[in-house]
Amino acid sequence: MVSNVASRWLSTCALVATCACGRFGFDVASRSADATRATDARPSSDAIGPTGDGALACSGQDSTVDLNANGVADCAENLVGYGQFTSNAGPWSSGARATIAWTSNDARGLASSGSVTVTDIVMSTTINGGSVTPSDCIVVAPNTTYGIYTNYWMASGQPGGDGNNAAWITLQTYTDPGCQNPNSSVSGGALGMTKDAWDLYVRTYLTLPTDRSMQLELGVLKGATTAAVAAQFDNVLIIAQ
Ligand SMILES: [Ca+2]
Repeated sequence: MVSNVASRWLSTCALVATCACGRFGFDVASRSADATRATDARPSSDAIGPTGDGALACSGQDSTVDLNANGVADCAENLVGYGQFTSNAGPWSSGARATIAWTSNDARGLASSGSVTVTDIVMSTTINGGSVTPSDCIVVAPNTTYGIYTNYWMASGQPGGDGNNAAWITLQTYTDPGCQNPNSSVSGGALGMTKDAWDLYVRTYLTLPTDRSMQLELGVLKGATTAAVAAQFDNVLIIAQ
């Protein structure tokens, strides 16, 4: 059964072969184990702004990345900071349930950029999702649909099983600006997803009337194994739709 909060994830999985559209709310109970949430901790090298201020916002970034295929460079309209991981993990930092590390394996194969490897380190014998400390804080409007896009790479043959392991995201919203006072938390991933190649994962989220800000966490859903399981992420994009 899908909860009211979970149903605010709108199904937009057409670009993914299969996905776990019905699996939500995972990882909610243990969220407090994650490290302190960042609040707009953008690195100075990343000038991404929610106002989409063109060339200035794309300084140092790949302006040809357009995951939502709307003809506008992602870097000129992205609400989340440092999603291209050009030279480090930026404000995305490791938490108690998962670690994050920069890698040179860029989704577009560019030598001038890279991505991040997120590793679920939860030592559990049940299927579980580990989330990395979230993105910078994004101001959101109530009753508004936001698109969440990311390139992902998941290697086959990892512990937990290819049918259980998935790139995993959690969206945490808050009732106040500055990511104060948690409101809702929804999670989703792409089970049965592409392995050993970069692919695109897309979700949308309709904000609650009481949502005022939100953060995105990158994570991994892994099968029943105490061994670590990893996924890579690149070109994270959040936009209002
Ligand atoms: Ca990149």
